[in-house]
Amino acid sequence: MPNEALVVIDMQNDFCDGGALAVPGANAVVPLVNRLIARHDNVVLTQDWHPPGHASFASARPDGVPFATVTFPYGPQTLWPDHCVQGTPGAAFHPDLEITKAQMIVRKGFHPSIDSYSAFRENDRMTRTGLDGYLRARGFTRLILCGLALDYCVAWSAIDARQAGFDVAVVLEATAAIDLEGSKKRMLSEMRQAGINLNVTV
Ligand code: VGL
Ligand code: ZN
Repeated sequence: MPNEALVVIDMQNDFCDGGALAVPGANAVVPLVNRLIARHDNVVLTQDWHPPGHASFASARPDGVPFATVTFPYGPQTLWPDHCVQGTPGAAFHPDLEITKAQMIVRKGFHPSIDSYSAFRENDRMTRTGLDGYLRARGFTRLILCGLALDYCVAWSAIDARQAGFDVAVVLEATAAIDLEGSKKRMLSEMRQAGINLNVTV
């Protein structure tokens, strides 16, 4: 469909098996994402892309513990193991991901003191990545999302996409979740409430 784009979120080595922030079940998702890519004319990829010492890394704080929640100037922020450092193998796309067709690659999380789960708006909820302008300029009205992690970057991107006025569907079987403290259940419910279609299959 000419008005539809597939947005593949963060299918990077560090989120896959053996990676620094491995999402359980991530590798099994790769062939399903590839099938979606094969079936879409318009494909956008996102890439988590942090500078070394990024503020979201537990290692950047003397008392930092991975997966703990701390308060940043913009509000609560989960601390993560170092991951997706710019230019490292961990930040590269999974080698089996079929990236040839991608028309646009959006990088996020590159501001040293702001994390960015959403591909549209960083965690300060103010800094914009520009993706909505790109998608609108291309004439897309409907977005299909898949990738990693369901309860962080996929969910936050889907909710922001809805807020930006797009029709949004998330292909759940082509995602995998981190599931920290009930985050999977919570974000599934928030996505449903936001009017995101969760019934699309591969
Ligand atoms: C992500 C945590 C930190 C994600 C990125 O892609 O879901 N999660 N950075
Ligand atoms: Zn990150």
